[in-house]
Amino acid sequence: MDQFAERRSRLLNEITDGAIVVPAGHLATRNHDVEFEFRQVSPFWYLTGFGEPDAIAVLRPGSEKPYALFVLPRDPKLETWTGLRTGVEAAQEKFGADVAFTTTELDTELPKLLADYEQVYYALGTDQKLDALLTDQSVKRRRMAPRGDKALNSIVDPMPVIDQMRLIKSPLEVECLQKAIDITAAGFDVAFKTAKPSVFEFEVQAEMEHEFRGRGSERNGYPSILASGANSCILHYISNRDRMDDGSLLLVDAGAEYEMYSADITRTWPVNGTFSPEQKDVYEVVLAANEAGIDAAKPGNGAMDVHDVALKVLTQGLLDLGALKGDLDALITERGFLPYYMHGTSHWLGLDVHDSGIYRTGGRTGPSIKLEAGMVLTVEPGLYFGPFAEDAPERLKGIGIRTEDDVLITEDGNRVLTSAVPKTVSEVEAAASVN
Ligand SMILES: [Mn+2]
Repeated sequence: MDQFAERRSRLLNEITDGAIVVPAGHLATRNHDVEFEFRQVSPFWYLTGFGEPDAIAVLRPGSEKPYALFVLPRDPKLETWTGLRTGVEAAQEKFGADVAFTTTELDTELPKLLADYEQVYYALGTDQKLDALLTDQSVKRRRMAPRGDKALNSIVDPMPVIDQMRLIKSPLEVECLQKAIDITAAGFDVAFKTAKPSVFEFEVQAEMEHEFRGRGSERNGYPSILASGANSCILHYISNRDRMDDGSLLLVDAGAEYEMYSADITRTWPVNGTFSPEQKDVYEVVLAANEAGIDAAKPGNGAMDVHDVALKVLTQGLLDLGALKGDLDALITERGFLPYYMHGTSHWLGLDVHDSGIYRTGGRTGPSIKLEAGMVLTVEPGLYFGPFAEDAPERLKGIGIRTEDDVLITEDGNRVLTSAVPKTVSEVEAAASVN
């Protein structure tokens, strides 16, 4: 719990001119009285370590009791059906709240907690009940301001501050990420062995995720992508329902979650254990782009440098493969690579697979932010000769390859957290060889 308390006090040092209100997530109905599996939203988790839905954290700078937590009330009848709740006593004892209320007291207690603050930091639009309550408060307090109440002058988004905190990972967070990655790597070992011609994609998924669970991962960080053949050209193919053909590639993009932190790894390999010459040609280009991107991931470089470096290798590769014609620099500035490479090369990684944090300042074309020790990002170039790339050379059609690693920026460079997963042509073929 210490890490959560430390983050709250850091946030209270950053935001001193208003109360901060951060809501938990809510259950989503799947059908009738059945809900989707609940996973706490990350900003709330980051500050509280509290995993139940509908809770609300209130942080009040300058207060004697700065941390208030609203939690679902104890309810034996409901808890019999849906599980035990923490309740207000344990919210204080176990979760460090200075004061705790039930969510049924929100309408009466939240206005009191906020009464002394002219600003409230809350991300409008994230919680319908809070949207209504806070805008209602601002109306009421404006009305009563002439009689001496403090007006609620503004509702400001706290997320940029929280996102910035989340961007730099503590050693403990890196440990959790490494553990999630190690579990995922073990799952990939199983996937390499399970994938064979005529096996279904979802069968490989089941074996891989069985390994995740067996090693202590509660859930995945995102839906696993197991895309064989031309499915590999669909970036977020998650139906995973096809049978794998002899001679086809399998692209697996998966990440186990551990202590709420997600891995994000992609490897592509031949289902029968041997690349065809054209598959290997494309693979080598993507691998070179991945390695160039990783080399560029170091302090002082911009986050977008990783993309620019990888993109250059990919575009040169597309020229070499005969998929593009023309001048390298012109193809990059005019985005001629788009039919074959339509996504970015990196994103932040942490509690969320696409973790919070900005990539640029000053607009869409503004400068990239500088990489710093403690940031974790993916490096995931790919090439896709999919159904909509009609001008692709015939021999490359249906090939989709992505190679994705997770990289921690260190003081003097980087550490590839995913280095245990086979990656070169020979490593991948050895891992995948049918036995
Ligand atoms: Mn990714």
